[in-house]
Amino acid sequence: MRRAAVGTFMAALIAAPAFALTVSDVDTDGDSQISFTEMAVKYPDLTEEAFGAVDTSGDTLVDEAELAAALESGMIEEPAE
Ligand SMILES: [Ca+2]
Repeated sequence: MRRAAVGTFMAALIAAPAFALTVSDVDTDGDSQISFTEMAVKYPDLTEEAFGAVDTSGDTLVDEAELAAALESGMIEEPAE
């Protein structure tokens, strides 16, 4: 019985998030935003132009909403681990 309950819990974990990548995975200085430098750690081929396209507010930082929108539109893909 206990094993079945754990299996259900794991299935819920896998099904829940549309995207696994969140700002906290990329943000290394803890300001809850992603700078170009932080983004380039996960995406070595990232260009300033591509970063600017993700940063739709133009404040040179990518927040959770901008990251989610970029993932949803396919502008960026989740980095391979
Ligand atoms: Ca921004």
